Amino acid sequence: MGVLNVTPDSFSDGGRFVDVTSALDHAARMIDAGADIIDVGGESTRPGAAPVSANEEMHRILPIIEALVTRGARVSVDTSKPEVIRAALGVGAHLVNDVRALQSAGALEAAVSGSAAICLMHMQGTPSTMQEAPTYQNVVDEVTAFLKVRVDACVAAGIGRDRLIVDPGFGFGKTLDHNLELLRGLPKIAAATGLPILAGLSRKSMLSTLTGRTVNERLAGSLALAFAALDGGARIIRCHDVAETCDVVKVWTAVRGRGGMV
Ligand code: PT1
Repeated sequence: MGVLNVTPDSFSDGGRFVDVTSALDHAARMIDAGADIIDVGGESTRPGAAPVSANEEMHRILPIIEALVTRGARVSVDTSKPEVIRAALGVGAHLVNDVRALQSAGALEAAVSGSAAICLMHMQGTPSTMQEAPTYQNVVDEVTAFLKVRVDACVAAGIGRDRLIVDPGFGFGKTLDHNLELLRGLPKIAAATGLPILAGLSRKSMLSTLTGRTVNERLAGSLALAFAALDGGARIIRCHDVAETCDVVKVWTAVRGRGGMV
């Protein structure tokens, strides 16, 4: 999954892909590099990010989603707002990637109709304050329990399990130790939910703590985390550096003896 930020304030591609043409060029490059899914986001959810109105979010992302769908790309919409979910599905988005796991008022209802896949992510707190004091008794058990509750809510609302993906939400209200525990706990999360896992680790600040690197120097660290996530059972890797991450997927697949890309 290649990240397409359409946010002037976004955490690592800030301000570079604000117009439709350059966003579509960037998406085309990620698809050429091997991305199966383009994740289009109009509101940054990185730590400390400010909220955006639904109208502003739609203005940023709908023309891009529509153009990508028309060109045959598989498109994910990174949003939590019911209006945005409805509009994105209306122009053909294939996946709703919600860091708030469809907990916003009306979001679940907006996502039910149709057949789009849904990624349910765990977050403690909200993006503006989530890194202030993340606290867990047992992060793997608590994240797993949360995801199971959200899966059950989706199924009860009429979303088939075959449409669901879960994500532990690396960096969303987690310390470095929490993130590492979750990485080691991925097999447990996969077993407990029985669902595909999406992992978003690319360029995140846990790599600052681990390697001392700035956001644009975190490629090697991101690739190591991608390999670790695949080993733990992740089946979708959300990343910025698509060509390099696809190489990791190929190498991981060969090393673990499954032969060829899955
Ligand atoms: C993610 C994700 C996402 N991450 C899904 N969607 C972001 N499903 C946006 C940092 O610590 O992991 N899964 N959408 C980006 N969010 C962050 C969070 C970016 C933390 C940076 C950090 O640096």
